[in-house]
Amino acid sequence: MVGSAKSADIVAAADAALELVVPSLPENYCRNHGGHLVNVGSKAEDDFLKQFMARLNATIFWMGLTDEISEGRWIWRDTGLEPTYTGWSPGEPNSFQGENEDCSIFYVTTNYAWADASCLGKFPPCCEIDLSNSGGVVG
Ligand SMILES: [Ca+2]
Ligand SMILES: [Ca+2]
Repeated sequence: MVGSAKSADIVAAADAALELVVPSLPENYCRNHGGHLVNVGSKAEDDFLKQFMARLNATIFWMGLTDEISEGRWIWRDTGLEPTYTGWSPGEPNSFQGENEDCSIFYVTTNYAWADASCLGKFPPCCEIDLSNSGGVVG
């Protein structure tokens, strides 16, 4: 969660959860940079991320929601918890044309609203780095 403080214990617990539930390539990229695919906890954070992504040269970014464990039950990869805030684009998540869409993205065409998408896509990840007293994001 951008800007929020996290204790070392909470960060460690999140890392342990990642080991169990997250095998995918974009998450591994974030882990290699000391973080995880972004967990969006509020509209304020969502708006912050939209502004951040608008400055980067890509149309789609991975984010940390997934329903690959239980279809239709979306959880954050870093915590395993269901979202308290969501920014889905109208009509999403939709498993488009019956596809198995178990990962989630920010999509520029809808002003970075959220959509479910196949986990096989090749997009840049929006990572969130947990620091002791502050948050950060890398593209
Ligand atoms: Ca799905
Ligand atoms: Ca979709």
